[in-house]
Amino acid sequence: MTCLELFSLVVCLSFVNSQTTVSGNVVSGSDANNIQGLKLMMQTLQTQTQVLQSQISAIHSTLLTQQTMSVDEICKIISNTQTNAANDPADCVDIKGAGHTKSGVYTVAPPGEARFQVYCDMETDGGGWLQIQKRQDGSVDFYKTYSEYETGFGNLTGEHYLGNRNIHAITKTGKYELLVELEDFQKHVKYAHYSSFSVGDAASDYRLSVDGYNGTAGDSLVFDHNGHGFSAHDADHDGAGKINCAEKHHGGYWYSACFKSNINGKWGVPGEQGIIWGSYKDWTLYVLRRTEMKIRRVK
Ligand SMILES: [Ca+2]
Repeated sequence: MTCLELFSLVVCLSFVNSQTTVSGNVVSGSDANNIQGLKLMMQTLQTQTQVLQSQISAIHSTLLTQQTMSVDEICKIISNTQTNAANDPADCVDIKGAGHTKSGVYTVAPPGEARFQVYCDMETDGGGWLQIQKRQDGSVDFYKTYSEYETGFGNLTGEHYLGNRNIHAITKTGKYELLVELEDFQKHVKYAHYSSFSVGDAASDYRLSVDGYNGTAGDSLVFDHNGHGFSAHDADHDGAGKINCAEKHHGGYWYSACFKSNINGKWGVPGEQGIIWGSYKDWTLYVLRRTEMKIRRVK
């Protein structure tokens, strides 16, 4: 019996059942027997309906599992096809070396890693810079989870964070320098340059290793942040005991107890949740408009 036939029969018997309820006192003995028989049939059918519902539910559950497996399989296939080829550029230095002179979005693949897209700055100080962080207008919310900071977010041509996994994948392959550009709301630009920069693997909580400062903005990164793991509001790896620095200061960063710089904080707000580079202006909570972190392989 199909579901449609079963449904029709149930409706029919429900009708009969309602009729006997209304006129039950005036039916004959044989009619009463027939009605009793029909009621028994109805009970049987109701039981069968429940069985069918259970079976439909089980089939639905199986289909959902198969759908998940299919997506996983597709992801694996995509990942395999994206594994880098020997000639892929590892970073923006390679892209520059291949003759590209315009700043923009390019595809890179560090040795042994899958391909991903980055923004290359081909103008500043000879070019070849690979951008890992940018703030400029508050268009992207940086109050993200640890997982989001791991994979990256935002728009490569605007505000974004490249992601700790990819920053690690790039910086583990060689020596990288770091340039931090900082601009306030009066359009004064300062910078902090570091001769070495790397981020550790996931097991180290993407620990920050940075050294060799020079520049005009002062050092607010080696000081207090070097050697710390990365924290987000849902992953407290800071050096502040029970305080959750990422939550308190509305960002994701290599917090100590808690910060000298907070450039992943909340854009456009004053105070200790804002975008701060402490040494920019006499260790005050002076709020900045634009920040950019970019790395370049050192020859
Ligand atoms: Ca803490």
